Amino acid sequence: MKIERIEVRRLRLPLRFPFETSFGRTTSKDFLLVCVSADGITGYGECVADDDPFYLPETNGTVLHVLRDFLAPLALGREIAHPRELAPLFARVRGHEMAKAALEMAAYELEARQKGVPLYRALGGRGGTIGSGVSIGLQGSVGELLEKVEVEKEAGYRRIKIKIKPGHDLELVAAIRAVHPDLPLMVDANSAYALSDAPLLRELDAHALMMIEQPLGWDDIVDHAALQRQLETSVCLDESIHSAADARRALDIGACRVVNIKVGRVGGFAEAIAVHDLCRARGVPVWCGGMLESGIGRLANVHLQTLPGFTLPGDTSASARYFEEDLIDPPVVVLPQGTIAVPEGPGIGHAIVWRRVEKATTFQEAWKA
Ligand code: OSB
Ligand code: MG
Repeated sequence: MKIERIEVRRLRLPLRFPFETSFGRTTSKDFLLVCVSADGITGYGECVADDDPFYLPETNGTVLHVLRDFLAPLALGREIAHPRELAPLFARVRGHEMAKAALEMAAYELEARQKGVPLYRALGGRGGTIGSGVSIGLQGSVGELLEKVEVEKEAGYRRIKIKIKPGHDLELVAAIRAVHPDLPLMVDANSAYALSDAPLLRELDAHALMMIEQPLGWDDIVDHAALQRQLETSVCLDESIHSAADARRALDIGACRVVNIKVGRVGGFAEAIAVHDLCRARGVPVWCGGMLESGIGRLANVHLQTLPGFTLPGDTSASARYFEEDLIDPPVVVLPQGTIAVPEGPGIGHAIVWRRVEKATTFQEAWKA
């Protein structure tokens, strides 16, 4: 394929409910949609950056800058045999994984559309269904949290993750466990604790959690290794894994026993597959994280999770939990047995509703070869 045109749109979708984590509270999903065209066909990639740098350093502003000034010029007008050739081209640009991923994901989606196959084929996955899990944000009270857990359990989700932060941790887990002793349950701290909190985090061991996600520093693996040595509960890393090399180092020093893979955080599908392959070879389970994506990014995550190492349910839940109207039709739905059907149509496999994309677009810019 020869990439002839790249368009970036900034979109705003209101969230049905605010989503709160230890690093902040968000009421709308503000993101960039990258559209890559070659040979008369266009592919789509959703960027996972936010307006602010509170989860990781990139923002929608830095992504737009890096795409416009560095990545688009490297990709435009170049003949590539496969989208996997983009990551090596982009390697000279250090960091900026979310920017790289959005463009590379769009190229993979384009590749699948060109071949007339579902995205999972371009990724080396399979058709069928995937198991679905859900992430519940911090709530106003323990009672509200228990209500949410009940609703999601009834909806069929195969595991429930709750957000925790200092002062809102043990009490939440104990309250859930009192009512749901066998629920597949895990917690995500989004880097809200320090190694000195190890005695407190050790109390979580009594509650048979599947894992604790990213308790310590976003850019740390050494303290996570020290913590993992003191915990029975498995540590899962999210924020601090940006590549297969990061995953290798984290596993080598025992910083985690599970890895959360987010395509945007590791710089694209090719690197996500490399993280998957490394973990699989070492017998380390992986699961696919989420970033409150619209249907476009949500479906990309569905396709990725058909790779065999995704043995744990991820954070890909139903569109309707987040959006009144998703950008895709049909939306992503979760079946009563807690699964999502993998689409069989070309690319992401569900139609993009352009009327809704136009309505949500606040800015757009395009570059040509
Ligand atoms: O840490 O996994 C995270 C949302 C935004 C930023 C970071 C995270 C999350 C989630 C939500 O946990 C996952 C989802 O439902 O998309
Ligand atoms: Mg996380």
